[in-house]
Amino acid sequence: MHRTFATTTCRQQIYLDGLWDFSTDPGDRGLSEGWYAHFPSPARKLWVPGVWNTMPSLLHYEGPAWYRTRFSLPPCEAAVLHFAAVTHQTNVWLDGEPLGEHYGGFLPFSFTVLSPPPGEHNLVVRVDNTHDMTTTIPSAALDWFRYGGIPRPVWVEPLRQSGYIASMRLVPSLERDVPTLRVRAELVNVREGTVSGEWRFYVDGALVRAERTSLQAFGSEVLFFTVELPGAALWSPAQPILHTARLEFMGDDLVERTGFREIRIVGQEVLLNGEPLRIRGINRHEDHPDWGFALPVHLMVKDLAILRELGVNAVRGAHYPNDPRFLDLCDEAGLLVMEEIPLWGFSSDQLRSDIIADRACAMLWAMIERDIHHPSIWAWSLLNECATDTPEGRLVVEHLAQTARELDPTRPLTFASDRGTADVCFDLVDIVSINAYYGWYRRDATWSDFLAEMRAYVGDKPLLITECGAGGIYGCHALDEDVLWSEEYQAKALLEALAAFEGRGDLLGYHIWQFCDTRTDLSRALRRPRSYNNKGLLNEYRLPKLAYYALKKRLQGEGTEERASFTQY
Ligand code: ADA
Repeated sequence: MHRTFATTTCRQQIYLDGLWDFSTDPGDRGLSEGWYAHFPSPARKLWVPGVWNTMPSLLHYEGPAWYRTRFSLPPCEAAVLHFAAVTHQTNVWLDGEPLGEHYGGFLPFSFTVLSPPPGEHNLVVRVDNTHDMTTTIPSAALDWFRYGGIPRPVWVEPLRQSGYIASMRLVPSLERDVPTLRVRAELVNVREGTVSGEWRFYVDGALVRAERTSLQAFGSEVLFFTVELPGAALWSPAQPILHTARLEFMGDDLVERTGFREIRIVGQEVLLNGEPLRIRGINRHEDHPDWGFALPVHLMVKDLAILRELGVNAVRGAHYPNDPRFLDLCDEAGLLVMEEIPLWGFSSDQLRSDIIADRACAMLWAMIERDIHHPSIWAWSLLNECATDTPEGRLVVEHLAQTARELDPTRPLTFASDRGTADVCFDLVDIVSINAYYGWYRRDATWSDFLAEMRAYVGDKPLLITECGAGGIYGCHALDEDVLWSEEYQAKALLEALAAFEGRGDLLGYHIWQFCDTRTDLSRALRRPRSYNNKGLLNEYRLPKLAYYALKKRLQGEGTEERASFTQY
């Protein structure tokens, strides 16, 4: 499944999980040799969803690679082929004919095929995970791994009727304290000849809106409407109450889930449903040595259970749009999420390029479109550690902020800055977020001095730590707690940082870097023992280090109500 709940009650969904034929294409010959029609044989088999770099001999393969599978369609008017994510450039062929392409590794795309013949079909996907310094997001300078593959589900929906629902987007908000849902949906006719029918919109099983409509041959209609739901209970971390919406049209339907809560900023405070928010958070990559980006759902559930044990109330989905199933789980658990696009570490020269600016805006747009209904997402992050101390950085932040505000006026914006008091973009966003590593990379000042300086610089705005932490190699112990890379030192540095944060009282909170150790990019490996970023509170197999126990002890007794809602995990 591509979500944690069924997204339709009547449409057939054929998941293409399984062993696909696979071939790397280091010489990039596949296109000219027509591999989309004549797949090279014999081919290796790889499991989809999955990434290739977790397989023997493919660890560092970067470049084009080809996948092929077959599936059967029943008689139908049209078929929609969905990809939840492919890293990063994708070209798709069905039965040797091009279907289209997509760029951007962590976001969904789909293709509609009209009147496909019933029976077996041949699906070929060319995936290219090449990273460079001028056109790709993320770029080739990274501190996580450049996994290539099809890490999230692929599925086909045969549409047996001529009128169907192409999309449904829900924007929940509180308007004058009344839970309100703005709905945008697209109805499509995939046949010659007009179709007429009634669409009906239900919330939690109750019919709230219905209207008749007619669609011309191959025509479509976009529905925009607002429904007020005065009786709907609010979502909060302590009581994560969700509501289910269903749109029905001519024998087709789509189901989506959402929750109502209000995020408001007053001076230095962020208020959630009127109550001051305190973030006790952690950064989490989607990574595991055996799965790479393609985490199975049971591992997501396990990660959530560990987060509950730890006592945190928030996750920063560093540094890319997370698997929607993890976001569904966070909605259910009441865990707050900050979501970000993978614009990571771009210099002013890189940001000057139009292709980077355009791709970043397109990714932000697609991420918000995909996730706007998730009540757990409380803020959008526009980028991480880019040149926001330069005019180029300012221009990009301006564009990104404008894009995000046009689409979603209900959530605050931020970006993670490592530029301290040289940053020139803080006025463009609602929350000032800072990454800093006092006690690790920086020893020239203390957290307390730095925070005092930052508060003076940003004035009366919410101030959040988006990253802090230290490296500790699992199992590396020292008699003296000041030995770098030991678990003892990591725990000590973390506790010192937390003491400085708690000592201030004016911080929105913190996100510790990071949940677990994560495989890092080859270019950085010489500065990263074991080729891992070792700042995890747990190692890559989710085994806890001393820092995990130190944080757990520190957070004992905090957020008791929030934890109660979390108990299902
Ligand atoms: C940065 C970056 C993280 C990670 C971290 C580190 O702040 O945003 O992705 O690389 O540094 O471990 O150094």
